[in-house]
Amino acid sequence: MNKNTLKKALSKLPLGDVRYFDSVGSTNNEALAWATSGAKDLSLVIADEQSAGRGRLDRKWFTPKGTSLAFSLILRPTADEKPHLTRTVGLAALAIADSLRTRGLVAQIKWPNDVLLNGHKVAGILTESVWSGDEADCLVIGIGVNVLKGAVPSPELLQFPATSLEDALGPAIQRTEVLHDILAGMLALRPHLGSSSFIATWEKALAFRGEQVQIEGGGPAPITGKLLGLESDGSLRLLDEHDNSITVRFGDVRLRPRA
Ligand code: BT5
Repeated sequence: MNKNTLKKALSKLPLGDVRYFDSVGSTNNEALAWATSGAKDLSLVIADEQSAGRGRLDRKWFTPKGTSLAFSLILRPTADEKPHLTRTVGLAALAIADSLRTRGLVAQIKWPNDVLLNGHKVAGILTESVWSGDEADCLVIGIGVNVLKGAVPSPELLQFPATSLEDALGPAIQRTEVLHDILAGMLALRPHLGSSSFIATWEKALAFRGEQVQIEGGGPAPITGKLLGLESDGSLRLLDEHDNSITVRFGDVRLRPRA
């Protein structure tokens, strides 16, 4: 990947400006700084390598050179979109899942921010905001996708098993084509962000629906219950053992270990 191949691949998309780096700390950090200094809506930061890629809660995201997609899209939400910003992680996850579906793969979304292929993590999403008072002025949607096998970290670095698109599709997979399709998918879904069908579509793509799961990191103790679906803000809806509905806003979902 280089500036020219990227420019060609993205030429038909109505993006803002594009900044490409051979290597960078974190595309989200670059995008947050750029958003603060006035980046246009739909501006894009993309890197061939990240030396300090981030996940949630300051966890590491590995992006070895020449193997992955690591990019951050800047959204300047309209007044209509502002009430629905908690759904943007779903927007990204659905766009990634759709781009895999068009390649014949069945992708699932592990709430809140992972995309799985055959139960292994192939992509992660980190959304962050630039605040103006108590309103989000700008949103940065950071996406990492393991395209080639070399992107997949060794198992001892991971909390959850990982895979790559090459593992599923073979080595002919082109990073710029996948990038194009994910961005095109996000642009196509954006007008539907506030609709009720958006939540229904997101729900259908969730992994572990109807199964007993454990949520870690959502509170002082793990929460367990049956995964029912999503609330309208994208929070997770569970049913506990006493048939009470529980709403979970943060955490990592795991299948509940069998007793
Ligand atoms: C995520 O966090 O999955 C969000 C990842 C977002 C990365 C993108 S790349 C572009 C942009 N710039 C950034 O700096 N970040 C974004 P979380 O759910 O917290 O998962 C983090 C965990 O995933 C780590 O603790 C590892 O266990 C695992 N992990 C790290 N690198 C991985 C990889 N390449 N593939 C699969 N799993 C990985």
